[in-house]
This record gives sequence, C-alpha cells and structure tokens, in this order.
Amino acid sequence: MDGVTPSTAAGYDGGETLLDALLAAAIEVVFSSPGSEWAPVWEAIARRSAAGEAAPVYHDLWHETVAVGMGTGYSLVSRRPAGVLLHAGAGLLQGASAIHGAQLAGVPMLVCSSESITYGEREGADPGSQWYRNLSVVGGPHGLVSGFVKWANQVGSVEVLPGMVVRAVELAERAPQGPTYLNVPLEVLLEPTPRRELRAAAPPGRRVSPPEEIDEIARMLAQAERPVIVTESAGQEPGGYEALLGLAELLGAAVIEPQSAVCANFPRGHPLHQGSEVGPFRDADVMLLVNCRAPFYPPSNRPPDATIVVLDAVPQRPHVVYQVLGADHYLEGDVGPTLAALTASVREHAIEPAAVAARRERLADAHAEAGDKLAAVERRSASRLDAIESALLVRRLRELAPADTLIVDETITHSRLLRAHLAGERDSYIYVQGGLGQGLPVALGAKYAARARPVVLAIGDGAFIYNPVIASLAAARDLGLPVLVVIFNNRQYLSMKMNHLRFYPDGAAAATGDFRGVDLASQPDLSEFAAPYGMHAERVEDPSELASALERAFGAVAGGTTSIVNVLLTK
Ligand SMILES: Cc1ncc(C[n+]2csc(CCOP(=O)(O)OP(=O)(O)O)c2C)c(N)n1
Ligand SMILES: [Mg+2]
Repeated sequence: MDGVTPSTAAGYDGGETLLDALLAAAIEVVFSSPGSEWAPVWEAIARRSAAGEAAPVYHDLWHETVAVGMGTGYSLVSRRPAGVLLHAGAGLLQGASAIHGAQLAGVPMLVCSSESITYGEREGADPGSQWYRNLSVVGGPHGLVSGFVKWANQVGSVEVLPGMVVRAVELAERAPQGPTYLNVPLEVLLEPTPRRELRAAAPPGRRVSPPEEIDEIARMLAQAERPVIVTESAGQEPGGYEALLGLAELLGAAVIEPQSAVCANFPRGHPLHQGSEVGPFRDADVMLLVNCRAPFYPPSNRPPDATIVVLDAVPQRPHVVYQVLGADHYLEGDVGPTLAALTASVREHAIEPAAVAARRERLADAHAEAGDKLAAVERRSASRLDAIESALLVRRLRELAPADTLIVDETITHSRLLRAHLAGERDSYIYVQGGLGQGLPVALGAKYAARARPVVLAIGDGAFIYNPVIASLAAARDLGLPVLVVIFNNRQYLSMKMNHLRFYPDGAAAATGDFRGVDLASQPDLSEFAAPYGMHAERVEDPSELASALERAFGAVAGGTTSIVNVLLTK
C-alpha cells in the first residue's frame, strides 16, 4: 500500500482519522467491545461502507475479554498486528486480564479506549453526562493500563492522532512485541479536521547479529561436546521452527522445551527432542537459550559449568519482574535469521562427524526410552474400562485430530501431559498465557486467522467456567468460527489442591479432606452451554464412548458447528 486514499466526503473528523490511521498502520481487523465513544468510528464505517471506501474490518464482540483474546489469537496465528477498541476505563478494566495475557504472549496489538476532557462544559456536541457521573478515572485510562502494556498514552489532539496511532502500532511490532494503548478522548474523535493523506507505515526492518559475533558462537558450538538448546518460543518467530531444526540436526544437539514453553518449537517425535526438563542436562558444556524468559527454576539454577549463550531479539523482557538468564554471551538478533546465520557459520567450522553421530545415537536412545514411558502411560490408560484417564483423552485427541489441527491449551494440571503426547509440528500449539478465562476467545481469534485449519481448545473445567462463555459462543456462531472445545473435567481446581498439599503435606486439610478453593462439584453439565446456540454437545464418562464422541464432534466442527465435549476424567 503506497498511501491511503482520502475521502471526498464532508464531515471528516477524528473517527475518520482513526480509521485512516489504522489502515496506514496496516491494521486490517478491529475487535471491539462497544462504548459510546466509538460513535464517530461507527459513523465513519457506515459512511465508508455506503460509499465503498476502505476501512479495517470491524467486529462487535459482547465482552472485553472476547475482543482482546480474539486479538491475541488472531495475532499469534496471522503474525499481524490487531486493533482493539474498548470502552473508557470500565471496559479497559474488564479487558485487563486479557491485555496482560497479550503482553505475556508477546502480541503486537493496539488497544484504544476513551475519556471525556470537556464533561459537557463545551458548546456543541454533548459527550453525555455518563462521562461526568461515573466514567472518569483520575490520571486517565492510560494510567490504569500502564503496568501491563508496553507503552500507553493519551492522544492530546486530532492533529496528532494519526501519528500517535502509527507510532503505537510500530512500537507494538518491535521486539519484544506487545500491546500498546491509546486513550483517544471522545472530543478528539468528534473534532472536525481537514483530511490529510497518510503514508502507509513501512514494515519493521530485520535484525541479525553481526558476523563476528555469530562466528564466535558458531566456533563454540562446533567444538562443544555436549551442546544443548533450550527454547520457549522459537517456533513463534518467523522462520524460527525450521532454523532451530537445521541447527540442532547439524550439531546433533539436545533440544529441550521447558515448562515455560508456550508454542510448538520442535517436532516431539524427533530423536533430538529431549522433553521438558533441563535438569538432566546439567552437564552441558554449551547451552543455547533461544527465546527464553524463564528457562531455569529456581531462577539461578543454571547448569554450573555450561557456557550459556542467549539468543533473543530482546533478552531482558522489560515486563518481567525477576529474570535470571545466567548468560555468558548474547546474540541479540531476530530469532529466525540469527539462527539461520548461526547454522551457516557452524558449517564453516570443523565439526567432528563421529562425535555428532555418537551424540545423536545417545540422544536417540534417551528419546526412545522416554517415548516408551509415554506409550506405557497411554496403554495403561486404555486398559482402564471404568473411567477416563487424562492420558487416554490426550491419546484419542492426537489420533483423531485431522492433519493441520491447531491446539489452543488452557488446561493447568493436564498441560504437561498434553504437550508431551502431541506431535509438536510447526504452528500446532498455543498455550494461553495470563489469567484464566481467555481460552475460548484466543481459540476463536486463532480460528479467525486460520479458517481452513481445525482448531481445538483443550480447557480445564475451572478455566471454562472463568471464560465469558455466552459472548464467546455468540462470536463463534455469528462470525462463523467453528472450534472444538474439549473440557478436561475433574470437577475441581486440582491445581489449588496440589499447591495446598505442597505447602502442608501433613496438614489438617490433608488429614480431613477439608480443602478450600478446590471443589467444583456443583457445576452444571458444561456441554449444555452448546444448546442455546444450536451447537454440538457431548458428555462422556465411559472410556469406550470417548473415541466415537470425539469423532462426532470433529465431524460437526468440519461441518461448520462448534462442539463442546465435556470429558469427565478420573483426576
Ligand atoms: C483469573 C484467574 N483467577 C484465578 C487463578 C488461579 N488459578 C490457577 S489454576 C486454577 C484452577 C484451574 O482449574 P481447572 O481449569 O479445572 O484446572 P485443574 O486445576 O483442575 O487442572 C485457578 C483458580 C488464575 N490463574 N486466573
Ligand atoms: Mg479442573
């Protein structure tokens, strides 16, 4: 896009300007949960729609978590920035948990909401008494969000609105990517202004570490006897998945996705994949941390004798309170291109082929042993005829999911098992980050960006109950986004019980069974929430019925209907 064509219509104002600025910033989709400040934007959309003029695609959602969470899922899959319009401070607070989730997920997103700066004292358009009575926030709504967005500010006038919108999106797109926020006062949106042609913002440039830095690390890796690669989110970076595979195979290096991993980074079935524990690799001599925020726990528990190389566009994440990487060297470039350059450079150095072959063999043996253990767990769960164990559910999901399925995961105690048993193909998995209650919206946003792909939301019963179910299922239906929701239902917050027992293993609650913060036994059948929407529902308790129930549900989703499968598990 060279420039954005100006409208010829009279009445150009802040609302029109915002649309043009979003287009200039290459925001193609806006997810909104409405408030009265957006009338100027709605008016501009209506006018443009009638006149056949360009505007971002705009969607009304019925809950702030749905608007923000869909933006997160959309952005994670499309790798495009998302636009989100919320209402004043109130809507911002309602959407806050999901905005925090977008920050943790590293999603480029522009969130806007509003305030009044005249409170009805100015001649002319009346902003409405609600701004005076109960919507105002001391310090402005941007003060509310500044702790969990990358950058937040007020737009002071209609003249600076386009520049601030483009800058806010450009900031959101720079590493570390994350949400930015603009408070666009209602008066700025209503302000008449002459139309100016806006230049389309240029895409971000690439950043690759300089050759001499890459060469130094390449030599170190080529000479390493026990090289280990640890990554949380290399697979989320453009070119990262393939580049990581290339480097690991060249080196015969172990690859670990720690518990803090949030996406699919490396094929699980690959002999170099060594699971999720860094602990067994404490004897590494060179450890490459790729896109890791929190690779070790406790944080300072780094392998004592390893040379640690951190590869990350911005290793020190400004939003992380306490972060210990233990780095001896940094490569601070974009992950995909820097990994690819590193691989090319390693090829220039002499690697001992016999040493690589020996490492591969040793790692393949360990991989096979771990695989046998996983298979044994699955077999044991399948032999159980009275109740469904989570391993059986995970196995059936893997077996029945069509190729190219994307799994969005908002499970807690089942997540480790789920990941370990999945194939880990490129772009096949997203872990929902931040507070519970965003899984449905994130899955819908992912489906929005990948309509041809089957999307499965794996979700705990507690997590499902936290979600804005009414508004999410309405969005699934109204926007034509069929997803398969599989509830890992243990009728409790099992994680709360496990935490309690960790602190008080021999305490009163353990002795009497009198736990707080755990019981969800009074929940209704969660699959019944499908009924008002005409969606497909299954409730499964009998292991022999699990496969057919999932098959029917996958079939319904393929036919365009969201399905909720409520699976009652042993724990
Ligand atoms: C918004 C929010 N409130 C509370 C919590 C604390 N919390 C973490 S896990 C959890 C229970 C989740 O239950 P469920 O989804 O059923 O998973 P399970 O623990 O049974 O595996 C709670 C309440 C949270 N993470 N987010
Ligand atoms: Mg539960």
